[in-house]
Amino acid sequence: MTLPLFDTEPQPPQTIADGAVLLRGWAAVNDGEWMAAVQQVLAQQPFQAAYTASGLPMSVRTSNCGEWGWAANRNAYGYTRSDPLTGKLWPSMPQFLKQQAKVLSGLAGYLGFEPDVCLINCYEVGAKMGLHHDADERDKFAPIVSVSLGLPCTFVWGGLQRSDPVRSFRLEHGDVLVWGGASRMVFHGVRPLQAGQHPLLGAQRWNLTFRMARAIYTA
Ligand code: MD3
Ligand code: FE
Repeated sequence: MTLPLFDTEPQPPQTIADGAVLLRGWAAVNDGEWMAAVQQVLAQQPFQAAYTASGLPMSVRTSNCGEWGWAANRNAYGYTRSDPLTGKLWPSMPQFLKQQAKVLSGLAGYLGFEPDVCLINCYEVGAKMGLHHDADERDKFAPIVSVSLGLPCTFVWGGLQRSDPVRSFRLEHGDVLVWGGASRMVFHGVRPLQAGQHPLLGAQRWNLTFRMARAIYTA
């Protein structure tokens, strides 16, 4: 009998829509290194409040690393070179994170992914993300690599119109989603986080999204 090496065995890549690939458990394999790399970013750029387009505070707190970062205050939102709150450049993206994002996007069939930002979202109990699509990036086909750590969530995704029917599924610690091409502009969201305890993250869920904010995707 073979014992599983990890709580979550990495699963074969699953194509869930044109251009969208789910890599279940792939970041659980080396989650200690993921945690350490994110902690290194957070030491320089702690989670802070962000605001929706309508000026209401978001329930999710955010951090960033990379040449760009996504920021939202009460008046404006978008990608900047530095944190508007402190004036400091966003911390650089740790080599480990960039390398993993490149390998994972490659596994999903996307070559030449060059992320210039990693947005880090922190969810606590009740935190959610309403249905939206990500339109602030210059290239509307370049993939986004999403990595989930900590507590599980229910992820919702629909179609290219806000009114399209949605499907939902659970994202767990270590799950990786890669979205690009025809799926890049789909509407998606996250249901309010349920209470729980995760061995590495306690009562939180962290989501990392590696993006090409300004670069044009050519692979
Ligand atoms: C599909 N984050 O930060 S990650 C976001 O779990 C965001 O924190 C969610 O939506 C989270 O904008 C979902 C999965 C994801 C991320 C970006 C996408 C799915 C996507 C962009 C296009 C299509
Ligand atoms: Fe999004």
